[in-house]
Amino acid sequence: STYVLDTNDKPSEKCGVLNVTKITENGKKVRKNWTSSWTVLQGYSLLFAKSQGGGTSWFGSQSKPEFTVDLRGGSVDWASKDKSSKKHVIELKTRQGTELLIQSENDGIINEWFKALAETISAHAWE
Ligand code: I3S
Repeated sequence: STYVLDTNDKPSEKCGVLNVTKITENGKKVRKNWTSSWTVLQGYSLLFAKSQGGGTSWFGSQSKPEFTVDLRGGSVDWASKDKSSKKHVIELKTRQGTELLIQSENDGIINEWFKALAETISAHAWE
């Protein structure tokens, strides 16, 4: 279950469960660790929290984000085949030197996320 709130004066806000792994942290390659994460796009921040499975709410017992990335000055693209054997993988790079792979088995869901991330990043470029 994902939702999008689009208004004229705010970047979109969105949340849902995605498979996520870091591949680079502060410019250094790190070992992949795919995790199912509650992912929340809020302004220029992308927040991740360990998923409790299924339809668990963000406001559940463990609502603290595991980590947050700042999308300002970042880039988003579809990951090339050498980055992952999985289907529907987004590669997100931050200005701080963190690279993430974000994946969903559902191509409709991942396309919506790609659009929302790309819109957020390009909205910042125009500010
Ligand atoms: O890019 P890699 O190293 O082939 O990534 C795979 C590994 O991280 C693997 O774990 P270990 O080699 O640490 O056991 C994961 O299980 C795979 O999911 C990773 O590859 P994909 O293609 O799924 O991103």
